[in-house]
Amino acid sequence: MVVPCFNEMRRLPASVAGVSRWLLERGRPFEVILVDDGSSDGTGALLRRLAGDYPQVRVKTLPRNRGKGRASAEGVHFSRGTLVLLFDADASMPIEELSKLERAIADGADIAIASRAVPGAREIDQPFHRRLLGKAFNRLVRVTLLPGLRDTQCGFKLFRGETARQLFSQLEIDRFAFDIEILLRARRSRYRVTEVGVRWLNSDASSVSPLRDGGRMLWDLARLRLGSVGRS
Ligand SMILES: Nc1nc2c(ncn2[C@@H]2O[C@H](COP(=O)(O)OP(=O)(O)O)[C@@H](O)[C@H]2O)c(=O)[nH]1
Ligand SMILES: [Mg+2]
Repeated sequence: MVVPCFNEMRRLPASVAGVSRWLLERGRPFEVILVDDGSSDGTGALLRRLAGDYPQVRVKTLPRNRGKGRASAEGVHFSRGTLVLLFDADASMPIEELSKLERAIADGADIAIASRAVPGAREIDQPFHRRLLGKAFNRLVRVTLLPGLRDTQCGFKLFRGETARQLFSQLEIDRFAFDIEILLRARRSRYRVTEVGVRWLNSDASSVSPLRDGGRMLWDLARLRLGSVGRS
């Protein structure tokens, strides 16, 4: 699994402990690739410590902050698994939900994305304004670029390994709209994408700023729609 990490001193240790425990108990081989996205809060040292504590953890470092998309692509590039999971540092999707995504891949999908907007999804403690913003953004994505998909933004997506490595090697969008570019490219390459309803916990305050990051996302959406990125 690949975890993009930007200033995650507070949230990451519990997340890594939780997923490692669950994955170890399952007994199948796994690796956890933590990518430090140019953090300024000591996350770098924390990641090195975690790599010492857990033999399954590997660390990659971006010298300056490049965005969740770029950090994810960097991690995927170094991945070796037959399956690759993208996982947010705050573990707002409980790792047990991975079984549902794996089932979707076993049933023939190339990519299984967690969703808060299809049957089976449950949101716990999501503040009203964030739910509204999320819904509006997803609607815009559905109307302009990805008809049929109801929630593209969950930080919990499972790919066949080769599919992930191929798609992410082409990624142009560095920040939070990268999921949309990846899913667009997946459609063009005729990969099968399945949306899977998951249980979802709102861990705590998001690190995404609606104004700055939201504005950038709209701009990237426009660039994707006009074809100035995401084509080559
Ligand atoms: N805010 C922010 N998050 C980043 C960046 N690069 C990587 N990330 C990671 O992207 C994920 C964003 O998750 P989170 O803050 O929970 O945002 P959410 O989408 O509102 O749940 C976390 O794993 C972050 O560490 C960045 O440049 N800015
Ligand atoms: Mg989150």
